[in-house]
Amino acid sequence: MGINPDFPMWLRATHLINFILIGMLLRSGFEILSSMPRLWWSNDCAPGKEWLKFTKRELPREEGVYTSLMDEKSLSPIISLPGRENVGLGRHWHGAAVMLWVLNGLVYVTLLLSTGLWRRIVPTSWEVFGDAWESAKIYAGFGVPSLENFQPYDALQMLAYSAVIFVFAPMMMFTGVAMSPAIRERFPRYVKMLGGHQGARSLHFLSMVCISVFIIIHVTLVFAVHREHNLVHMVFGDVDTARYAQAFTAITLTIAAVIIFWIALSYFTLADRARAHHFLVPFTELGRKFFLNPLKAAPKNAFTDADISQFHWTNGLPPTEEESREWLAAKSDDWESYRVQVGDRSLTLSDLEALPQASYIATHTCMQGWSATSRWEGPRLRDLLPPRPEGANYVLIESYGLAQQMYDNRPREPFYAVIEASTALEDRTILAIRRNGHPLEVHLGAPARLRAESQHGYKAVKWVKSIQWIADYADYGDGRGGTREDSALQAFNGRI
Ligand SMILES: Nc1nc2c(c(=O)[nH]1)N[C@H]1C(S)=C(S)[C@@H](COP(=O)(O)O)O[C@H]1N2
Ligand SMILES: [Mo]
Repeated sequence: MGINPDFPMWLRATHLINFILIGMLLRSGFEILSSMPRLWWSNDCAPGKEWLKFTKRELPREEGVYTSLMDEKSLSPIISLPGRENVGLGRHWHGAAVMLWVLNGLVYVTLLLSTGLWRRIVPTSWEVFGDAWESAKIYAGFGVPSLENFQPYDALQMLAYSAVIFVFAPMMMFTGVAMSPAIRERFPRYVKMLGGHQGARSLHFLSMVCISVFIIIHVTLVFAVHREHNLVHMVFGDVDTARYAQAFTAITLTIAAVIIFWIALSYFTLADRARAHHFLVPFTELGRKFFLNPLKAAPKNAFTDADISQFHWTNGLPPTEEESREWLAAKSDDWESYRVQVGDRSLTLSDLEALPQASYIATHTCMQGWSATSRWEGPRLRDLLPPRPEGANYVLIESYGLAQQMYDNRPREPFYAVIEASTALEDRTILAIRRNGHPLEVHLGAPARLRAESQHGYKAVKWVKSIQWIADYADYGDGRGGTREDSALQAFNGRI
């Protein structure tokens, strides 16, 4: 008995790969969501304005008393990838899995179209709706449509499969990319159309719910309706129900193996997070190279005063007595004694005020999922920094405040970030001293904080103590180029 050509190997293989990858996407997606377990439609992420939350915690309404890191929820590694508040690694897994998922999807759709097999899942006549309604009525009465209707899919399946392949999956992709600050900078109108960063985030979540509901119904029906046929199709590609027992065993074992694989990935990641970072980041860099770099077109500044957020989240609280007496003393004398060391010069706040000031509106995006738009003002780093010494490839920015938490719970180091020389010299890389027309607020980094608008939020060091050229960042901290890289396993490349 030959293989039924209607369930070719490529179809079964892409289906299995899709199953594995969707599981990885869901699990790493849960990890990302758990780092900020709230969803908003409005762009300022104000506490109390969320439309859905997965935490019982009530947020204080005032700014600066509560950090987004404190809002993280720890998920079990059984449920999420990798679990236990590791948003950085969750993001890398999500990025790696999505690249493979899109690739697998492209192979699947290309073969579907080129072999003509699309005809059996894409409805080509309006009758499909009437027929689907008939099937639906049978299911509603807990009946089973007769086998003749499945050739190989019935009308209801055609509608559902077409919807999942050509509507829900693209919705995941379109709402997913809209959350990327890189896309927002280049296609601001597209992201605004989806309701901004938070709209895209909420729609991505809702699309995920749609796909999950589909998966639950799909898997239930595969096992409940003409199981013998379905399982033999999936495993052997033919319709010889005599091999049902074999197919059933193969499928149950495969599902068990995939579940074990998913959970093993979490434990493998948690067992050595630095290793996981080392292995995953180069992989996601490939995605940047092929997908983002060709889009390098100069970011458009699409924000106006109307976009300025009412509420701005805080990540990292101001230095305490044990963190920096120096900074506290400067705070109590109205920054009179504040000093920032830039190269070998020690500058006061008045020195910073005397330099030419840049002023622009930009959106801050924290990896945890919140965003806020503000007007930032202050001197450019390129006007502050001494000429770049030979061999200096990076700029190191250090804070008076300590890291909120070290990844291996060792004593907390001063919060630091490293940016590339080219980033440091950009137009919108400034030492911000004013926000929305007022002196910078204490909880947002007073009296001076870094703003590097071409970078993700974790580079924006608050309460800046020093800025200096360095040759390489390998000698600082854990050598990953910043506190968030070291302790939250974010990628050094924070370019948006
Ligand atoms: N000193 C210091 N700077 C910091 C942090 C911190 O914890 N300490 N957190 C970073 C992260 S992850 C983000 S998202 C932004 C948050 O800035 P905000 O508190 O002004 O919103 O600050 C960055 N700079
Ligand atoms: Mo962040």
